[in-house]
Amino acid sequence: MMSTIASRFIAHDATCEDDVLARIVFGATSGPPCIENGVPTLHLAMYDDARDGFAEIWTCAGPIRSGRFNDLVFAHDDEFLFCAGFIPSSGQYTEATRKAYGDAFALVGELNFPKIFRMWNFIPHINGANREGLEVYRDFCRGRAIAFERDYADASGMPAATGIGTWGEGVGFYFLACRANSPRHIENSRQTPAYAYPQRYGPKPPSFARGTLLRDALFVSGTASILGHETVHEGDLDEQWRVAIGNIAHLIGAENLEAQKVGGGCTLRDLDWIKVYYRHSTDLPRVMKLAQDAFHPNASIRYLRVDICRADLLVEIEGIASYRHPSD
Ligand code: 3EB
Repeated sequence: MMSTIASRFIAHDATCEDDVLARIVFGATSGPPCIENGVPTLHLAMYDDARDGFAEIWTCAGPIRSGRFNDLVFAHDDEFLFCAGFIPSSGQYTEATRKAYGDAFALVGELNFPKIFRMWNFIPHINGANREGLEVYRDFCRGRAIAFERDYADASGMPAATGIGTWGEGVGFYFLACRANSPRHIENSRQTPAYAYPQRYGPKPPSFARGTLLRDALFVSGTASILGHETVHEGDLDEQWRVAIGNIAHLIGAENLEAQKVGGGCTLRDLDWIKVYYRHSTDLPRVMKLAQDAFHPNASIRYLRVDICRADLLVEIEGIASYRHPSD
């Protein structure tokens, strides 16, 4: 039997069981990843008060081994690898990001988990300027893109990802990779592939796919109010929500999947393990109402107030859609 992988949200201070591959604490502090009680743990400063936070845990079938590689912390079973890293804040992220991502790609090669299927990046002062006046997000994207070009061997391409703000100092990132499964990266016909965004959004485009399908999980990247490559409805939360949610519905729906040569289709009711990132604290009640109306009543939703990678975006949504193969 091949291992399976799953995530869930638990209390920020809950203790973990044996099958836990990794833990990400969305709390009030941040720092380099560590191994706590044998479990790779990444703390991200996403809330003013830790009591408002939560932990995301990833479980697999085990047995699990954990370790370190340069500044990275990892754990894996026979099939799935979790890895987390940290890039200290500085006036220039390109080189440190290239190095951290280069190390990550070396690790997946070394340990033979060549297929990365989901990545998350939490970037401080994401809309601020680096020491050359380049936006921090664009600086980060430049290093990440160079690492993908030089060091990522997997021919199936770039995975689903999130690139979003954090209140911590330093970029915290984590990702999941597999060995024998065959993840399928999926684009959205309503959106320009991020890796093909024009130069006006930065010297190197963002390196991610809109979604990645792995067995019965369709990992939906951070999704915002972008059509083609342009932000639409600047300043209007309700309309940005409508476009973002429409982008997800389209991405995971039968028509788009068919265009991507994948059978079947999902709806927003199939989405779970949702994170809603919103820019302005005053928007929380409205964002909660919109999310409760859009998603299944049993879906787990967490709300995080952070900056978003384009200064004109007010909301971004990610999740995991449960996918049924048409033949099952
Ligand atoms: C976008 O569609 C919005 O840089 O990893 C979404 C998901 C976004 C991932 C990333 C950025 C990233 O361009 C921003």
